[in-house]
Amino acid sequence: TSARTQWWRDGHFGMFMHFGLYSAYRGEYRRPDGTVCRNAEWIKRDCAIPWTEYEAKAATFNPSGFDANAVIGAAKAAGQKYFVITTKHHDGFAMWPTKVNNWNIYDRTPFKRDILAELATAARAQGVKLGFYYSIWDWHDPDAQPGSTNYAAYVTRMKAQLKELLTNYGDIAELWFDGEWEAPWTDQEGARLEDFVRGLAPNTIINNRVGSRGIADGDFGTPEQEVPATPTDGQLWESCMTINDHWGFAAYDTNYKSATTLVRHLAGIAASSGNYLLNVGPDERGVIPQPQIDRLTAVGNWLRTNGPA
Ligand code: FUL
Repeated sequence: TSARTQWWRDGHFGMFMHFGLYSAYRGEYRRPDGTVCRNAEWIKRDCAIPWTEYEAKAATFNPSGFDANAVIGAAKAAGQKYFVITTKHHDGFAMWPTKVNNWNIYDRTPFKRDILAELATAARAQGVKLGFYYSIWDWHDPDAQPGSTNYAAYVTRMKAQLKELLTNYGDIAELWFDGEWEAPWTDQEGARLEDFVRGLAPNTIINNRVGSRGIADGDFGTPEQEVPATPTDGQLWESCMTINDHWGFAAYDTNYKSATTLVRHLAGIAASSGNYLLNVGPDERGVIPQPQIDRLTAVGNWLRTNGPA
């Protein structure tokens, strides 16, 4: 509860976006034996896709329909004050032209654009704040694996990537860490990483998935897929939720929450002084599916009629 977090506490509502190489699978992987495995952003691991195949998929990934102005416009029309995108999920694939390694959307795909730069420009123009999700857990970097004898080298690369994210795209309003529960990551590493981020970006609001609570727990708690019954012990919190049943794009998943349900969630969360981070999952072209847009529009219309001011 400081001036630093005021906009965030007042805003209550943000857009989460899960977009990565996994989106190219549209939620389905056809195994060599012809059977189909369904998943979304965990498809590489849960469907046991060999790295050679997953890497080959990158060479075909070309989300040329991605339109940062339309994305930020959709968030704004929904009444969302900030936007948080997966810059690197557990598959380790960087969605910006990082200089730290070549496992990224610039070096591995025909898509020669920097969507983070495009989003930063659009967000600034439309008055929406920009935040980044970043997974500490990384399935791809050889030095990040369990039993690694050179984990420090991975941590150094991770810090170099975070420095790119925090210094090349203007002010970053929120940093959403994830995957901190996996060894070899430790609470002590988490405390050091939080200090590192604060040193680079003192105003950035950080979630608690950087280390375990008590040692390093950032600025806010992260209940997932729920409207918490009892608000946490005075700590700020933000409940993240899918708009259907998956975070990343899954073409078969049409189990959308109704606009009424979304409004109830938002009202319930805001009434308990929490924030609602509602997820969208663009398809393999980089386009947010129309049923998701329709629901965001309906929530925005409700807010304009019934919301504060
Ligand atoms: C979880 C991740 O494992 C999911 O894939 C998703 O990103 C969710 C928001 O956080 O920990």
